[in-house]
Amino acid sequence: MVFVPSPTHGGHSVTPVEQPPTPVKLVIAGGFGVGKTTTVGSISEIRPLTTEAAITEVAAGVDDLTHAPGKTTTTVAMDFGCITIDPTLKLYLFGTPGQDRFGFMWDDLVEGALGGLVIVDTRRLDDCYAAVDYFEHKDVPFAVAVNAFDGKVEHDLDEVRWALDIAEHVPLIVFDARRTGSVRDALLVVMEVALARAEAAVAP
Ligand SMILES: Nc1nc2c(ncn2[C@@H]2O[C@H](COP(=O)(O)OP(=O)(O)O)[C@@H](O)[C@H]2O)c(=O)[nH]1
Ligand SMILES: [Mg+2]
Repeated sequence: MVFVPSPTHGGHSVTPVEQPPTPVKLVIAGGFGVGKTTTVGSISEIRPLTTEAAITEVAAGVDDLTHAPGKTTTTVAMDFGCITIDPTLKLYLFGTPGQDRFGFMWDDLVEGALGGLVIVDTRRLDDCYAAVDYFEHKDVPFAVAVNAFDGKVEHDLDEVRWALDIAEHVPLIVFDARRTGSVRDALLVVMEVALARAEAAVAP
């Protein structure tokens, strides 16, 4: 909130003026079925905009459903949600489509993003490498969050870091995509790396 001089009081008193919160764009990325749509839905204060489509017979043969047998829909363009962290900060969340064949959309989705959260399913580490690699190359600050499906993580974090070649400075955490508090904590880790990057950029 800022105060501006009120003309009705000769400029001596002040009137509070509500400032809209600063909008910050974050991207939620990761392989097919890792929990991106679930993550956005768990925290969004608006009903998330999602572009789920039924998995067709044809796609069912292409997309690996082994570890997501109950999955009947898939995100074809993106997920969108938002969450006001405090009166000064509002996060806008953009979830990427997970399949490689929608990779052409990533550059647009990441445009203007302050940071990214790469979600990993430890049962299918191979599927998650592309997202880690993408953020490294784009030089967008990011954190990696292992989604603990049913509370279980198949590999310990050191193994995950090694297998996905995640740099030491990139935070690696475990979270639960279905729990609001857990998603909020993961997003705050992303904000920390994004802020650290911004501070480093203005440092003399
Ligand atoms: N048991 C369990 N299921 C989850 C979890 N996160 C997501 N799911 C389920 O896994 C499937 C894939 O999740 P979804 O969010 O659609 O993945 P996306 O392809 O990355 O958007 C859905 O059926 C979810 O309900 C989790 O943490 N635990
Ligand atoms: Mg999805």
